[in-house]
Amino acid sequence: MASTQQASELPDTPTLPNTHSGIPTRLLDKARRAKTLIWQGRSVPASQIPRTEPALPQGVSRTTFNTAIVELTQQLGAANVELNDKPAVDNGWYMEHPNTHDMMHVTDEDALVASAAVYPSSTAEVQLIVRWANQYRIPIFPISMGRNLGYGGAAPRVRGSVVVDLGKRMSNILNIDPDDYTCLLEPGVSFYALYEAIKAKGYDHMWVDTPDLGGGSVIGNTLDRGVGYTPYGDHWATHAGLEVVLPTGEIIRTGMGALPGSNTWQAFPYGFGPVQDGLFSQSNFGIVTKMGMTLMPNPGGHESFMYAFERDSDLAPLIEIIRPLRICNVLENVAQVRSAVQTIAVQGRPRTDFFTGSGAIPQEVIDKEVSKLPCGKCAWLYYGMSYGPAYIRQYKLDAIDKEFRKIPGARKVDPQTIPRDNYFWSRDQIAAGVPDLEELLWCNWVPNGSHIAFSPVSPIRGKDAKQLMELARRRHTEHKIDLFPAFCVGLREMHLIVEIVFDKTKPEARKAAMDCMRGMVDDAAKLGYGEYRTHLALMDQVAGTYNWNDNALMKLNERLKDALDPQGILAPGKSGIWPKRYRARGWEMGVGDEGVEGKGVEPEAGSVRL
Ligand code: EUG
Repeated sequence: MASTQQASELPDTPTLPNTHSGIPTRLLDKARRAKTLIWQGRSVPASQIPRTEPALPQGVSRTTFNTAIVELTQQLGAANVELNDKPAVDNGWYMEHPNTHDMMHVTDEDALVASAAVYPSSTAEVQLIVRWANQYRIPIFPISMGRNLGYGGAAPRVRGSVVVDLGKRMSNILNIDPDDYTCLLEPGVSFYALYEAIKAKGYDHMWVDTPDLGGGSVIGNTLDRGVGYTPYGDHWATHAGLEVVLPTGEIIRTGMGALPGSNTWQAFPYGFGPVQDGLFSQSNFGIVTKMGMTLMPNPGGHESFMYAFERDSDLAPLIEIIRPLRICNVLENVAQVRSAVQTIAVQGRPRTDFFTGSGAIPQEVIDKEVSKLPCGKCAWLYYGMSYGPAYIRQYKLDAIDKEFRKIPGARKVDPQTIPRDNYFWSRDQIAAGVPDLEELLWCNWVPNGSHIAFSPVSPIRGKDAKQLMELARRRHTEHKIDLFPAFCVGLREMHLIVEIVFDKTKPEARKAAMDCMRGMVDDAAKLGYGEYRTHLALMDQVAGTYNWNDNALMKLNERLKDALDPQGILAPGKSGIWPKRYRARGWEMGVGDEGVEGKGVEPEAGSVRL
């Protein structure tokens, strides 16, 4: 181990409520363990950028940039404008990550980096920043908390953008309504923070729909159309009302919030007229500064269950069994169907504990290791939960059991036989609305482990599951990468999440991960599958697959971009949407592209009056 800091002397993770992005004290032990394992798995100091000057965005001279920064510093205060001009000494980890780049960079570490980070304290200061960006034509990139790991983290798409870190000083829970089961949030409120606030108020009748990891911003995750594992599941579908700063500085409120003094902003998501909320999801059309969210009623009981399936070929019939049960809500939450290898990896142990050869880990090794776990020898595991009082749960669990056992050898694993430190209990917490910290343990599979997600949407059909698995396996074998698949089953589709785990310090490992991703995206598109979300470096390619009728959708997106953001300052390139000044200059990243930048912007920066 060549880390400069020994794992045994690591400082503790910052906690809530001392830090808006901190860990709840109830999870401090898990954080200590996770952090220690990461430091043990490091082979070199985590970051090697010897920076002395900020990376500037193309088209902005250092003189213009410096003038602009001095002006912004005068307006926001010196503590709230931070230049990225120091050598980066540590990439941190999930709970203590940089806000200037992607700590899990799949490009060169220095490719997708910010020139500065700024910290607004209010919607008015966000307006001020947007107007400043327009005046100097400096690209800005808003983040809520920057924990979009696997999809780019805190990194901007355009090198040298100024990251607007909304969460640091805008982390208030503006309202929790115990009668309507709603809340109103700022960007810096994590799932952890929302959950703890609800508990602190004694509101045990309300649940938060919780994703795999609880450190992310509720607003950020929802705008990216993230997934939770209670019956609510689809975060975007359960939000109600946005406040947005447009790229030219105006503020709007969507839904009922457009009516001054409205009393139903969080109760009815639509208001009157066109529903504009979609403009601000996975887009670069505005900066969301407030969002309403609905909360789930406590169902009055819950019970996790896990089934193990022996053969790889059980996947297709299992998915066929799941579809009708899920659509009619007997299977009530977004369950995960996970592979045995991920269950081995989520113990947090390195791959070399099991296998020291090269190439993908052999099936015999997987079989041997999974046999030692509570699930026993299996190829697939179903993690689900049943909700409600015991007599209601029993009816559903019996129906599920009868159906699942149609697959020969299917086994229900008795929770009472599963040790408390097993990952099963983490899924149990998450599906019961209690945000946890365990999912990223599989990053320790390789030294300096990082991940990037391939996330295609699929029908809930056996033949599709099989086809996607074959496609992913082919590309993983080609690039000698272990395959970590999990199917997250929604109501009428499923998100297959294939996590590629790679050593971010090895250029050849990053290239293999990118080549594998690019291959899978193209293969999937040919078969009719598209991704629900993707990493910054793949946004152009994925957007390019949604090209029906001669790219009609992107043409609309570009018209909207030109109308709403004429100077092209807001998150250029996000979701493949490039402002006019950047177009036809090679900014798009695709197959075979090494660099992330294009050739300049038109016109160059200069002081512009709106
Ligand atoms: C996961 C799930 C996701 C996602 C990224 C990761 C979980 C991995 C359902 O969405 O986008 C095990």
